[in-house]
Amino acid sequence: MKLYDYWRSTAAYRVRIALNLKGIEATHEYVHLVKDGGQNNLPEFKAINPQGKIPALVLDDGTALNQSIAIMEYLEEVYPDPAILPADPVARAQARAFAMTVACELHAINNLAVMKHLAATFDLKESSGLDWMTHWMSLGFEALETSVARRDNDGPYLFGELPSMADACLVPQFYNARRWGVDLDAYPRLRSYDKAARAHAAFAAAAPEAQADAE
Ligand SMILES: N[C@@H](CCC(=O)N[C@@H](CS)C(=O)NCC(=O)O)C(=O)O
Repeated sequence: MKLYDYWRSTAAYRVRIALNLKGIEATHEYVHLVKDGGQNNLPEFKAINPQGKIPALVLDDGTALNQSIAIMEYLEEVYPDPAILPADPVARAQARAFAMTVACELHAINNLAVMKHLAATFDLKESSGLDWMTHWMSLGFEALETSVARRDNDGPYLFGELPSMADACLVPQFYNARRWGVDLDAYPRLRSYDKAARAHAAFAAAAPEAQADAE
């Protein structure tokens, strides 16, 4: 398998975590999101992912998958052991909901293409981009903190004793929040899950700083 990757891409970071958790070896093809006006916008990469977004996972038969959540679901179906979703159907739905809140609600409106379009189209103050990101991340984290507080969970990870797809979404989003200086004090439960997951070898090896293309 080949992962089209970029060290700072939080969506690629999710997939790196999932691959590591499952012990799957993949080669990495690095696509720089800033250099050359974004190498992700070049026709060579759009031939792999027409959306021009990282990550893409190319399977050994040449099939290209995109969208980090879909890729993680694929990995879970084809390589079920170890699982990255809880066994209980309710907990599975909750873990998926957590992952989707990050990927579809929080990250989707804070990613590079959205920020570039906002800056290029509207007459915004210099601080507006940061305000925008902080606003949507804080709303999302607030809801996630409340939802985890409502569930019984004695484990160190979001869904018990084993890290799941939900942890694979939380950690990259917290990395991104820290990068932009978003205050995380109000989310003690999320901070504790993030800390526990970052101490896990699969998460540590997937961290942006540990990637070969990190600058
Ligand atoms: N929903 C997509 C998001 C993919 C995405 O936005 N990737 C970012 C990096 S984190 C990207 O490639 N951005 C380039 C751009 O938007 O121009 C997923 O989960 O895979």
